[in-house]
Amino acid sequence: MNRLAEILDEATLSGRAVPKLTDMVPLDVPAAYEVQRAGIERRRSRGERLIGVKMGFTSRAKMAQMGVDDVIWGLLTDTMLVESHLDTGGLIHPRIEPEIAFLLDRPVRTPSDAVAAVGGVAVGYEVIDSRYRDFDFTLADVIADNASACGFGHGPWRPLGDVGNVGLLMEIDGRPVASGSSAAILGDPLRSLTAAARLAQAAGIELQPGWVVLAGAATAAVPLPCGAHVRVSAAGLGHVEVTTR
Ligand code: OOG
Ligand code: MG
Repeated sequence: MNRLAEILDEATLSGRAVPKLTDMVPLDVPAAYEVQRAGIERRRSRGERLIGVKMGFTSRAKMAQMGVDDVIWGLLTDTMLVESHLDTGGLIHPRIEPEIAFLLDRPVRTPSDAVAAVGGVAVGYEVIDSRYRDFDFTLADVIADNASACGFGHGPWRPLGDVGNVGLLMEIDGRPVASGSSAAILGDPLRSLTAAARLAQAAGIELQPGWVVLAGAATAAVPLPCGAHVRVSAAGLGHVEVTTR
């Protein structure tokens, strides 16, 4: 597992894509999560800290875009949090997608703890950058690759209200590039939060106060060029912006 994690880690650090792992070795979902964990351990040994989790393929738009059909998760570290600028120079082929983010203010040990542990909700975005050539992967490959996690940002935290049908709009340089509703995320992004708690419990990971949970994109992802200004807004949640260079 460590050798496979190293291949993906080197692709991340060098900004050079690799063929998918399943072209070389058989990999099932449990083994893929072991590769993911080994990759996270490599990041932690470089001093990175866990700050949350991300859910993937929680909307049909994403499943259809990437050709996979199961909900997955990945882990977020502090170096992935983007403030207002992102350098795309070292990335492979970044894409951006609108997300709903939850902030936990209590530990989550079981799925039934999850909703009561939410301290805030925000509009967010995720920058994904598959380490695989042409974003070509199977479910196991993308799990091993920490669900293509690369960067994320969020707007101001708001008290949790009904987020079951929030309109989302993503614009690049003032042009709308994606729009949808939070209802696309498993019917309600809170279901994605509960699913995150379930996956965490199964993995023996306790979600921590201060952690962020990205519920998954409501729309397909779009290519993120250098020198772009991206704005994602959500009805009632304000907006978040990022500039690439
Ligand atoms: C995998 C990441 C999926 C989401 O929000 O559905 C994801 C990918 O699309 O490469 O982050
Ligand atoms: Mg995402």
